[in-house]
Amino acid sequence: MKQVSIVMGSDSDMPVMAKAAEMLEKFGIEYEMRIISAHREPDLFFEYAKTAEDRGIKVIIAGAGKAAHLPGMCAALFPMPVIGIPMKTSDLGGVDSLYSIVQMPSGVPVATVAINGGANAGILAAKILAASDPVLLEKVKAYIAEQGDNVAEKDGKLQEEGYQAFL
Ligand code: RP5
Repeated sequence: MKQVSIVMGSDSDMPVMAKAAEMLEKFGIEYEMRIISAHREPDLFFEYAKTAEDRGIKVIIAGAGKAAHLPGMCAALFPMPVIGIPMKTSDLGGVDSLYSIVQMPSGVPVATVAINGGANAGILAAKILAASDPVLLEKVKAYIAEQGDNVAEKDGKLQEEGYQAFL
């Protein structure tokens, strides 16, 4: 059953949103993925967000750039967690997207990750679902341990071979 919805405002957002999808796949979480623009398709967007709960969706990951209203409008219409991903933009570097997504009014939260933070959005969705799924929680713990092992391995290489090994 698909528990996560990944939605983006444009196909130009896909490289970043694909990182979220990769993470969900790593954890074995099923997801739906849509390109729906809150600005260009307001009626379709409203229908999508209003029916997400009935489809069994538990978390929405929404990415958008520029005047990025998609995540906030998801949070207005969907009663469970919404994770927002601000897209890096050519004119303002993604600060426009970041401010649009993170500065939600009190009462309508969007859990905002870093500019282009697709992978972290996927991990955060997994952690949210893991709070009520012990099997998934074990997978998340294994992932956390794996990250520590990777750093330790690099430090071991530094201690044995010196910094030249990294150049
Ligand atoms: C937003 O406008 C999209 O999320 C995208 O990041 C940005 C630019 O869209 P395109 O002009 O590339 O379609 O709605």
